Amino acid sequence: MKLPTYTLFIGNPGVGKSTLLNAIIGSVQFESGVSIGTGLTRRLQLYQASDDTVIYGDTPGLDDLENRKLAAEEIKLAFQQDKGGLIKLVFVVTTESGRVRASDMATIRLVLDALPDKSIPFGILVNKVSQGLRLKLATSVQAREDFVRSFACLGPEYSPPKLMFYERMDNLDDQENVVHDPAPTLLEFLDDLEATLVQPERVQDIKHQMAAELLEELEKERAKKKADISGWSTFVDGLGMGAGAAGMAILGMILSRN
Ligand SMILES: Nc1nc2c(ncn2[C@@H]2O[C@H](COP(=O)(O)OP(=O)(O)OP(=O)(O)O)[C@@H](O)[C@H]2O)c(=O)[nH]1
Ligand SMILES: [Mg+2]
Repeated sequence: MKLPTYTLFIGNPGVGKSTLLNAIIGSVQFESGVSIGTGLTRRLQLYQASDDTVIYGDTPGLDDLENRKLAAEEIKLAFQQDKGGLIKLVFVVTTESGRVRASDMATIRLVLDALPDKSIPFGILVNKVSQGLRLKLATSVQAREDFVRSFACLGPEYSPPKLMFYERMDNLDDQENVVHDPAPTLLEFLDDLEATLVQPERVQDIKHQMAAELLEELEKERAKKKADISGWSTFVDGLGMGAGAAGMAILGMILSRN
């Protein structure tokens, strides 16, 4: 029997997880919209596609002051399906004036650290990318390297993720339950992600209490600008561009809607 594959979207409140999943599914299956003070999605929600081995999982935003504990428990549950199963793991992040938010990095670390194998393959979807940032990344090697280095600050014990950039859509600004046509690159990105077996009983609690401490640590690491991005050429191979120096590797990032 074919094991089900769970595509899990994880990230902080309001980054657009539910909206992206609705676009992929093609209808409103997860509530999306503005939420003031607290995240909108409160519980793990699963949607089984017509092919019953494909399941999408929407999770609550972890960096939610009021509900962090509950969010952490729900995200843990997402990795603990009774039958076990393959997991495709996608972290959704956003930027602030072109910078990856440290709180998004902290969330990625907290979740990966709870898994039996920290070096699990995963993807990072940088969502709501402005035209300006896209242009900058497309034209400046330095900008691309700096951007990728922010992720590499996670530490060498984690796998270099597959990166995907998804443009900001003005018509989605503060909207509720809007379904848009997903860019083909988004679907390709998900198809290409490696699915991994995660043993449910070996998943640990997510240490959400450590968020503030971790945030500081990651900021310091980023300020050093020393994170090694040479291993990042791996995802260039995945795109069939051939291996190359880190500068080349970053060209392999998928920029959607070109
Ligand atoms: N401008 C713009 N807004 C977006 C985009 N994607 C989502 N939004 C809006 O961002 C808001 C939050 O989106 P959600 O999908 O609910 O975010 P979420 O990550 O599921 O949030 P929580 O459930 O609170 O964790 C909604 O009003 C969306 O319409 C985008 O690409 N561009
Ligand atoms: Mg949501």
